[in-house]
Amino acid sequence: DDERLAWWHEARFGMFVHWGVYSQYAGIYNGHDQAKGGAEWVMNRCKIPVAEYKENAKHFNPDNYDPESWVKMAKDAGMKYLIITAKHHDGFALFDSAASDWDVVDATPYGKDLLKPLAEACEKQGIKLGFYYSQNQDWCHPGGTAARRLSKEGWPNPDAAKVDAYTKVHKGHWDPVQETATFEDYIDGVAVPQVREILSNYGEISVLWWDTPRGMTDDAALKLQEQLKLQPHIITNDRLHRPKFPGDTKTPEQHIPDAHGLEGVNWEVCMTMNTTWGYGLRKVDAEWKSSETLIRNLVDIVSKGGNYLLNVGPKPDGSFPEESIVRLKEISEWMTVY
Ligand code: JFZ
Repeated sequence: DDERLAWWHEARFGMFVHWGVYSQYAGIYNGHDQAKGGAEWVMNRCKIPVAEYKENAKHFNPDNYDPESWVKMAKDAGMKYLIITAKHHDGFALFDSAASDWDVVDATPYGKDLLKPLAEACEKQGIKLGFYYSQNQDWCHPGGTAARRLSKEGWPNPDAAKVDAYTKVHKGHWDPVQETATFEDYIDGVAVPQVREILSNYGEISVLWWDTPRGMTDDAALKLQEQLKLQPHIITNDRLHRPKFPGDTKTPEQHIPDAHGLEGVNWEVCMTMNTTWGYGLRKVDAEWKSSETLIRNLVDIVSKGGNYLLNVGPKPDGSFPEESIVRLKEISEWMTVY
């Protein structure tokens, strides 16, 4: 076990990437700023109907996507691994999936697998690759769960009271189509086969990063965990199903534990450079941490024995926001001096 985690402890620093069709909204729906939360939550926060959200994918055409340059920016900044959202809560797959048409190949004009060339670039440049997979929440595939968010945390919806009342009796769902299958149907028909796909078709996968386990069942967790055998050396976080499936690593979010906070556990702080995981154009999304702060965070975390997973939210065209590029460059300059 220690051997399996050796590279991860040595790595110290990784890049998190939140990217998907939500990047097109950038936290703004029908001219209204999404009030709260990361911009990758726009569908849920603004209660966008499933059919309308899927229709919007027909504009997703990231022709400036250059995974070689992504990986180079990460590598130059001293990062040793990269974890990308293979599927976030909106259920959209950045890869070619046989289990669903709600993927980049079938649902967008781009029509090409986004993870294949990224896996190749990582392999070529010696960066470990990991996948984030939202196993539990899935807002587009019937049967997936949806965390309940109220209208006051979303957008000034004229039907706010009605929508909130609906989500209350429909376990957070806001569109009837979301409940046309059972959770088990979704696990067996989408989540399990897709996890099998991402662990089979992209070479060596070093990390599986689960998320938002609330509502998971033992049965679903067991079936998903079973798939990890496809990558015998894989490392997982503790977000598959709590507390029975502790995984390998803990993931404090957006904050750094104090000096003795996490003794005896493998921990990785994930953090945004601004305030959102997915690309955002709201006023709040313009609040960026300085490069100095990011470097101090890295030193602080590493001195305490943790890892730092620093997020980039690419634009819908596939390029990194200028603010992220500048910060990665300043980190790389610091890396070459010290
Ligand atoms: C989750 C996601 O909902 C979010 O969109 C993003 O992907 C982030 C990395 O993970 O959000 C969380 C998950 C866990 C906590 C907070 C936000 N937490 O444990 O405090």
